[in-house]
Amino acid sequence: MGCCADRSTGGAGGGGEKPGHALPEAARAIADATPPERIRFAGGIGHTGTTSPAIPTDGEGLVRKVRLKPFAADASLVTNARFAAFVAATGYVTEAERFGWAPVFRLLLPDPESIPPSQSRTPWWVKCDGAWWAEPEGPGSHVGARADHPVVHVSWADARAFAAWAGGHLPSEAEWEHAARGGRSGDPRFPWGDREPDDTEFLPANIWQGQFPEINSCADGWLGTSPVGAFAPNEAGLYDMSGNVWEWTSEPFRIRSASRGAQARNELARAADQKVMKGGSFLCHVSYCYRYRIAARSGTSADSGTSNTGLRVFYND
Ligand SMILES: [Ca+2]
Ligand SMILES: [Cu+2]
Repeated sequence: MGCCADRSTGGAGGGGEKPGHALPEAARAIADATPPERIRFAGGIGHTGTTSPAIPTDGEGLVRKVRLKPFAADASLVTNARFAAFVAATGYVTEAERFGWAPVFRLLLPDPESIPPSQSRTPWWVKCDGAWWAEPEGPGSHVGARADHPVVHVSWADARAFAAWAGGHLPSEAEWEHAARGGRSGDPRFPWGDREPDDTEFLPANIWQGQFPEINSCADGWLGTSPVGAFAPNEAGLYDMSGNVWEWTSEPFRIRSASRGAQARNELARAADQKVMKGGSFLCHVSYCYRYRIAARSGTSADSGTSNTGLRVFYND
């Protein structure tokens, strides 16, 4: 288990299809299509996976060399401002709008104590009626003060639609990992190297500090999302390749192994239409969800759009 969630989390699915929303004034006011700096990579031999896996059952211990064409990546995650510009320009309706709800991390809600915990295996996810990217914690919340935070509550299809509009694509897992390593060979654990974050002094990314899921000291300054430039970039100039929000890739989740465990996991992934997400989120912590490492991966159903799921656009170069 981990800090990501499928749409089945937090209660039964919603009713029928809902129409899209009009863009709220707070979102319209921040709309800005300006893309971030684009970081170029020459291509060559990259790889996925690591020789020192921490969660082997995720398939991260299988090192696979991949030949990469030259490509580029946005230095930062897609922000609310940029997503607002996309919706203002296209009228795009996200999947969370059509479902009429989205999973929200409990402590992000204005009054978490008022909500009875769900009986699911992941009670920290709340099925939040009316939550979508422009009202991330439901009606009454808005992104007016979060123009430079990553957009959240985007499904895989939403992420693909945005990337196409921006003239790019969702990355392959190998492109993503190559970018996270700054285009270098080697097998560092994190975008900054091998040093493990602690809960007090070394805080290189927006993850969790403390006892998940109840106590977060927020030593890094953020309980939820953080502005996309809040933490130092990697050597290549990419921000938030670890933590903040999960990033969708283009790839179906699959473990390339004939082991029985892997086959069972793959069967589940196929049935749930899971795609690979990378990078971990503000909910990750070494004690519970050690997935803010470069080789870590999550298989998440394509229609999921949680409050810790976003995207970064990659480009053919
Ligand atoms: Ca944090
Ligand atoms: Cu996590």
